Amino acid sequence: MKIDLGPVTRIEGHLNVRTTVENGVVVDAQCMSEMFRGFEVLLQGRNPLDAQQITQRICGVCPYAHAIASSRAQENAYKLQVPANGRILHNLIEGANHLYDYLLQFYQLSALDFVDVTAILQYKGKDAELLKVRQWVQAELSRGKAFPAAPFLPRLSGKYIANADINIGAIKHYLDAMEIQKKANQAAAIFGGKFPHSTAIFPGGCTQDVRIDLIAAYQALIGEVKEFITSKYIPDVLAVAAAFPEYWKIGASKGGFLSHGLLPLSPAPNSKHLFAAGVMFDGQVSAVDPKQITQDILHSKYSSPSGLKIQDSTLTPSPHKEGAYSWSKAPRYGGRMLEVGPAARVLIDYHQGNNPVLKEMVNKFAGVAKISPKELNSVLGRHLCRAIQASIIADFLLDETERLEHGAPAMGNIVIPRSGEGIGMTEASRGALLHYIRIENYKIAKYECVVPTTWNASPRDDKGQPGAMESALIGTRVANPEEQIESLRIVHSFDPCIACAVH
Ligand code: NFE
Repeated sequence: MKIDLGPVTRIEGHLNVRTTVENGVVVDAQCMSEMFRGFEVLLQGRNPLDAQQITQRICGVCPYAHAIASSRAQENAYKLQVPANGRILHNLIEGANHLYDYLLQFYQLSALDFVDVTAILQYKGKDAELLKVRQWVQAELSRGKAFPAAPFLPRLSGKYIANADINIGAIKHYLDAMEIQKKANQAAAIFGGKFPHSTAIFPGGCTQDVRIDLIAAYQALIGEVKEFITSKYIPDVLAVAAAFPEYWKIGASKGGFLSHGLLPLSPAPNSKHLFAAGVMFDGQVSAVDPKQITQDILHSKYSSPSGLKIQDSTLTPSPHKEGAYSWSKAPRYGGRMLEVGPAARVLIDYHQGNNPVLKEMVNKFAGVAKISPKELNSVLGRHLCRAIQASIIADFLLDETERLEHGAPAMGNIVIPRSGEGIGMTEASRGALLHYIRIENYKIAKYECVVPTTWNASPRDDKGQPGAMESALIGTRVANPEEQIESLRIVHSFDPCIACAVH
């Protein structure tokens, strides 16, 4: 039987997942991005310096990643030298955004797939926020299923965490996490100008000055975020893992992994990163070659040619194309399917052996959970990888502030050439992000974005290979085919953003 899981909630943008279930197992899944946007078209003919502003509007969750990928593409095209302060300020802004985003993804977008929100009815304490939640849940339960009310109920049927104390603690952290996310965003805005869409990120650096008062304010905020990560976020992820150990085995994608490298430690080109760049197939990591990236569109709602390289890509909408079921393209690397995002970053860095802290954390948590690092390719793996990265990133950002040089420039000297082209890559929190710009006659002649959720939520490619999320869903046993909480947990572990995917 065919079951549509859409519209999928607790994600960004419009996603349907069409599943085919036989004998309680998902035997087929199609990820359907259900919106068209066309940012690449509207950039054509504009001033190149509009790009890092306009592409941020692709998304309100990961705008800084778009600004930074765009800035790097332009730096490349302008042959612009970035001063150390410029690179560091980009890192301070982008890193703080990752912290905000991981907390959002876990608490607001995934935790209530596991945490029993109705446990709040047993709450006997005096915390005003929790009492409010108890009141909402009570009211919603008394209205019955016919009156769905956000944000806590209704929910899919299935097993939830049984321990009331763990549930109530997690609900409290769900609320607290929003305050902490605000602090991460405030930290980013100190140098980025504002959240969500930064006014200060430019090719070559940042328009904000390096000042001691700003650094101190940033450090204080990130320090608070780090404390929450250590004392609440990591323990909550481990509590979910302890209650649902079967999810180490559920939701593995069946291809390779890609990371463009997150938070450069040294100047481009050939920067080393806090989380290494690489592409991994069959356990072997190699260097990323953007020339290997193509985008198929046989099953995408575009009539342009399929399998084009980044610089050749086009965008001709074709909403009624036969056999097409998604507005996402299907990016492939050397023709192969892969997953991007938190598990890809951790697995690639783990295999490169660059970061002893990451290695130690992975080994420690894998030991506690009695899993092999390979099983980080799973629902729980993606959640744990975000938490591990959050901890490492927060420490790194605090150290990175010490490397700012007072009084030294934070911006390169921008000169837009008559013609040129460039690629800019970074890791948005959902994974590998690439922007390409071609300039002709001082204007943008072509712009192309290859975006994390375009990889993960891609439809089938021209060879019929499913996308990463589709491959993770196929083979999943579901207790209730009509609802499929198991499938929802898999989708949420990828944290898809369809606004980004279709851009
Ligand atoms: Ni709209 Fe984004 C991230 C990017 S996902 S959230 O992270 O780029 O495709």
